[in-house]
Amino acid sequence: MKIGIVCYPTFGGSGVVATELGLELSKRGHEIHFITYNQPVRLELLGNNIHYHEVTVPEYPLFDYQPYELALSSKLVDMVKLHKIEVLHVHYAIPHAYAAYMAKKMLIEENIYVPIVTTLHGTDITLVGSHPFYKPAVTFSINKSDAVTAVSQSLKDDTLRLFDINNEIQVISNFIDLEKYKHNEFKDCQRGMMAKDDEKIITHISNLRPVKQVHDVISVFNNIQKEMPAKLMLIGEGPEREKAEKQCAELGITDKVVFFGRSNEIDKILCFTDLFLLPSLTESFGLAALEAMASGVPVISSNTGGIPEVNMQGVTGFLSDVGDVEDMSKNAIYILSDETRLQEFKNNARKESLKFDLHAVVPQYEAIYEATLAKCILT
Ligand code: GMT
Repeated sequence: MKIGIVCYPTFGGSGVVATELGLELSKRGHEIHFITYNQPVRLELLGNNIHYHEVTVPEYPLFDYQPYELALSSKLVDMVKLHKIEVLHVHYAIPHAYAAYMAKKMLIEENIYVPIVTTLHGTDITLVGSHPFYKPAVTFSINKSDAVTAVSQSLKDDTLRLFDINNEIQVISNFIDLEKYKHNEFKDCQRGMMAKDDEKIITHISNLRPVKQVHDVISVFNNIQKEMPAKLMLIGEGPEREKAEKQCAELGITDKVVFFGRSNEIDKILCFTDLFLLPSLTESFGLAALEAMASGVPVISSNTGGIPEVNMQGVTGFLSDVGDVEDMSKNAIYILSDETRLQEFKNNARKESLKFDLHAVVPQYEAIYEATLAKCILT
């Protein structure tokens, strides 16, 4: 099949999922066309089956806001015609589902029919999409998609609660390439470079937006390091970084916190991590937690959104109410303070992650593409 994938090319979870999906689909023989404004960060190799088409928005001084949706829908029309793309799979509703719908309508004028599959990821529904300024357009584009998927049951429930939806939503959970996270087989797992033997390594990965509650990450770590030698690895860039650095300085723990910035080597950092922190305000799934678990790292998280579908209470880690730093700290110290217990949580985390194997999940997307294509042939 020839599949066009539209996503944000950044370090955000939706872009990561879209890229990993495209890569796997290409290995399964499909021809994949990424259509976005930059080459997706995890897309390193382009080849016969993987193409990238850049959407450029010409600057014009009259516009305070450059019309990206317009440029994207025009590019989609051109790429569908040029490469005979059969299905468009858009990740993150805003503005991708809307732009794809416009492209579809333009193509119908030329007797070309291309079905749209929309995957909802999280903040496109819970934070941004439900804002009154966007809501009518988001509702419209979800209802007009030929197939809609959500990355967790919780996100599906939120979508049905927040929008007036008359379309079916299928839950296809996020997935992981387990081969990439075979932590104990890494030859270059360089723990010694980051911490002393007796220090526990705690990690948080995100785009450091307010929704990630980075201040809680630091507060929990502060409590942990009072009880045992420990280091905190903070991976990612975002608007909360400066505040986080200030908080570390105020607590006098700057020398124990490493700010990595953006990194494509998540697997290498997770391979020497003992505990992962994800205290988010809202989280539709928590791909970062799954990546940690696949590396055999237990997770201390909030119990919001789709996280309970990934992190199992008392098995792969612990979940607390949003903002309950004391409970998170207590649970973290409980796991870390006993080597046998820590090892048990690590084993459980890896075992639970096997349920999200990409080889089981990607065929579900293929089935959706086939169904939407069959439907369009029939109509
Ligand atoms: O939260 C992020 O880091 C980015 C955001 C996105 O859409 O790019 O992530 C959302 O999608 C991820 C992939 O499906 C989910 O794992 C995240 O839980 C979700 N983020 C939120 O709901 C806050």
